[in-house]
Amino acid sequence: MMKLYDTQRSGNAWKIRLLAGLLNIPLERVTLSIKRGDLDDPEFLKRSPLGMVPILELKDGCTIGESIAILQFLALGTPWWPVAALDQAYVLMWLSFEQSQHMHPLAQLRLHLSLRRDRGAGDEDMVRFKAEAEHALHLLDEQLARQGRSGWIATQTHPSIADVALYPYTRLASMGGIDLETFQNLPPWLARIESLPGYQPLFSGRYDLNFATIEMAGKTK
Ligand SMILES: N[C@@H](CCC(=O)N[C@@H](CS)C(=O)NCC(=O)O)C(=O)O
Repeated sequence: MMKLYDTQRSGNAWKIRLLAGLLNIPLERVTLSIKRGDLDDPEFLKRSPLGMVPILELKDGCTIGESIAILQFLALGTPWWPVAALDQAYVLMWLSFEQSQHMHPLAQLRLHLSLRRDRGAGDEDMVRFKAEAEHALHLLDEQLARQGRSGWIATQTHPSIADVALYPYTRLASMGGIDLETFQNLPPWLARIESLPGYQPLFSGRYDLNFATIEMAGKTK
């Protein structure tokens, strides 16, 4: 079985568990702790030169880092990675958007305002991240409007790995102080993903913990 190195609350690793669930691919989870220093461990750094999760380890020991590379690797040959060159280009375009404009500000807001609670919403960088995150979510909302009720982020007839990549940090945006209900097309799109067979919540079997802070989640152990 392939192994997924993750942390309990990593949104980037959630993307991989979500796609694996949707594709019915079994993964062995190796859940590391940043606090314990697991990501600086020399054994882990051999698998992940950048010292980050997620990492997918194949049966032969080869490892793949970067969530979007792992998603593409798992989706190849399935409807989640389209066949037409133009559709592939659109998927790559939205994956690039996720990495360059979407994930970082949303992840920083969630980390500092909700998980670590070590910053205030009025801090200069948090205000900047909020503006960047809202701008990215507006672009996503507008794209969903263009795609129509039955369309997906980058494709029309079947969702792609662009939907999977953009799902976790959009879903968790409220932890960074963003009200998703102010966006017309994001809530129905999130609900459509959540109704797909094989959907995986962040905390398996414990949907209520998806928005938990570190303290609340710690009590589940
Ligand atoms: N571009 C990377 C980002 C991965 C990433 O930011 N991982 C975080 C957890 S969500 C991490 O490992 N942080 C640990 C650290 O930076 O020390 C991806 O998409 O996989």
